[in-house]
Amino acid sequence: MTGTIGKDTGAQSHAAEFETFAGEGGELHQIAGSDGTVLTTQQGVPVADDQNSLKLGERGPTLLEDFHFREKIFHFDHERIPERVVHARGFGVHGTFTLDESLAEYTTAKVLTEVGEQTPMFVRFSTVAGNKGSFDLARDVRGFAAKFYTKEGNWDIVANNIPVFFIQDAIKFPDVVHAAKQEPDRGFPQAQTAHDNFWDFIGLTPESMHMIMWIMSDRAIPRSFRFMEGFGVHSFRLIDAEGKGTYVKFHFKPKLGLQSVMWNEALKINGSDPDFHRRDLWDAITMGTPPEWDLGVQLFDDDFADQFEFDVLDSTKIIPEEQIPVRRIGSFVLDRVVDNFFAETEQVAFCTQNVVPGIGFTNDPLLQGRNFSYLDTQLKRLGSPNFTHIPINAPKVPVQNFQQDGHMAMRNPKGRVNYEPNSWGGPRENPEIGYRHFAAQDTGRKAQVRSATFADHYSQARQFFVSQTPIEQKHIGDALVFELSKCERIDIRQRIVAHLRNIDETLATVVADGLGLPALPEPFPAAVPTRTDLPPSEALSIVKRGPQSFEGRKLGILVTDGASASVVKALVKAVEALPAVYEIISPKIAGATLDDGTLVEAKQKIDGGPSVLYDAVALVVSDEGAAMLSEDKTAKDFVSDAFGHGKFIAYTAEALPLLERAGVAASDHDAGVIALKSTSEAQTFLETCGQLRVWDRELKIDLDAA
Ligand code: HDD
Repeated sequence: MTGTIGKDTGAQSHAAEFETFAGEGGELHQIAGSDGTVLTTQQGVPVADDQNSLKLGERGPTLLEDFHFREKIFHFDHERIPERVVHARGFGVHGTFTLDESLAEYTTAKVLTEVGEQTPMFVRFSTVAGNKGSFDLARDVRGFAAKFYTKEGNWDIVANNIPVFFIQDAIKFPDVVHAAKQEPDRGFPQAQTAHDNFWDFIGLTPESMHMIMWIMSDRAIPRSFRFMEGFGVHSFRLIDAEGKGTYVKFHFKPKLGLQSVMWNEALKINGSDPDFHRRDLWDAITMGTPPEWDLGVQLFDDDFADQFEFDVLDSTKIIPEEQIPVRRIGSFVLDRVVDNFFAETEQVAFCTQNVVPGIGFTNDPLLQGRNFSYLDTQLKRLGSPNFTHIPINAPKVPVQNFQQDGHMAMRNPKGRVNYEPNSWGGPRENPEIGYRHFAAQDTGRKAQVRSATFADHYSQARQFFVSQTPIEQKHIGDALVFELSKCERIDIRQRIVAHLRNIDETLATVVADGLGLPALPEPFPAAVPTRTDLPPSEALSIVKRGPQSFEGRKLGILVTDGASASVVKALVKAVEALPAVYEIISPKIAGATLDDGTLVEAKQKIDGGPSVLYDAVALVVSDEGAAMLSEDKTAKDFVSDAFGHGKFIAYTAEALPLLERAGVAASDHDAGVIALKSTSEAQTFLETCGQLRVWDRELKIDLDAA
């Protein structure tokens, strides 16, 4: 039963709702206050005074006898559970997966064969290195963990937004994580890899170089969770009714396309809105524009695996989409925010070993290690093997077994029998529908070895780099220089450049130059020479596969008193048609009175709404407004940052002096600085914004600065 306190003020309920559990077989007493209006202790005893503890005399000592006070403080003292050792900062939402195309030819998994079937999901996005309270726009891998509550039990794809990993064998996971997180003596830096320990480990671990290319690229500073791909990374296996296996890699493709921010923007967003990504997703869902992804698969057989240039069991390698296209088989929409962050987002427990009949593992040594680690970590974090009883983790099918007891057991089998086989009845195994492991044929010598087929650490790193547009390549170079400049030891910087020489000589030179190294170090000794014949892959570049639409993006409209109402309205109409969103920014939070006398409310006061929070901006101001803003540092930053970050800028004629004072003189105007001479141009402006950035401007500004 539920009770409610407070007023519901809109789509998202703000009232407190409580669930009342009647004990096993117990009746719920209907007493005064059970409608949720009376505060009780955990024992259900109504509380008379929640403001003052029990004292002996008005100014006397607090008495131990006050059980409500003691219970309240005791419970508070135990609110925290250990944060995740990695991926501590996360944001979870609910959704639904719908299958459009059956994979019945390859698997018995109902979730992948019953076309039209809708499977509830929970997805948790995360950063990896930062603590729970860190900021969203760290340069980092993003977790994209998905739990499918299928008719055959829970299936988890514990994915990232990058398709490769730092290491090939799970035994190195504690090392890479220790090196990336805060250094142990000082407890910093927080949520960043720009420090000696990380780059020391990387320099001594050549297998990480492909991953390094990805995390130094703009993939590691996404604009939003909504504009990210997800990758299951490993080769998994689909298993058909005859037990035949087909290799599979899982992909999530965002329908809104890919987009990232610029590094300088990321630095500023972290200060302006540390919750930028989670707020973005929360807003998109609560405003009724939930994001969607396609679920895709790369399917391949042993013949392909045998002739592929790299080992399909090596998680530091991709299979280029040009070689095995991603087949889209369904899509999922994330359309419901959680009721309670702790109960759902914090307590959700993903485990790579959560698979359903028809889906299996391969010998990828990273995956094998993960299959142990995730179960183990949940015990530590959630405190009991009964973490599967927590609603967010419980499957949406009956759980029928004789596992029993343990801390916080919510669900024990009823009756006399708790073993199997038995003569009393109850659940038995069923070979027809039960999970069957893939019957792999493996033989070998027991040894701690790394297969020679895992030895090429540079060829795909190079392939990634040469697949990028010049501006994306520039960002990789800039990121490497930034990160390595934070390292104190010159040998650590040099060693990374030595690796880069095996990837791309120009990149190595640019980075060495950016660091001011006296000379290029010798190339790091490579186990096998880098292949230079791997063709570029378009799918690896964000810019080459841009969405060409402003849909789902955000326009910031800077207005002042006396600004053109018709232009504001035309912009709003064009934005809503896409659909995209807009925010009004003005000198005062109360808003601005436009030239037709209407008051437009502001979402942000100018210093709370810097342009880094928007994908494009419009300056719709009056002459007086422009004059006032031209003296305002934050307004000038708003404009100069938007320009410097390559954004599309629309302006009414009155805003010209503001642009000028912000350092954007008429002679600097390019195709992305667009005059709104009439209201009809608002529509054209929004269409142009579909290009998302004026990349040429960044190259030009850098050249100007040089
Ligand atoms: Fe991991 C969390 C993704 C390698 C051990 N991992 C975690 C999460 C994601 C990933 C998305 C957050 C889950 C959540 O939101 O609760 N991890 C990956 C990917 C990997 C990877 C894509 C490589 C392909 N992980 C990896 C290895 C190990 C772990 C090799 C250990 C041997 N990962 C963990 C963990 C975490 C975790 C310690 C921390 C919290 C948790 O599991 O639930 O067990």
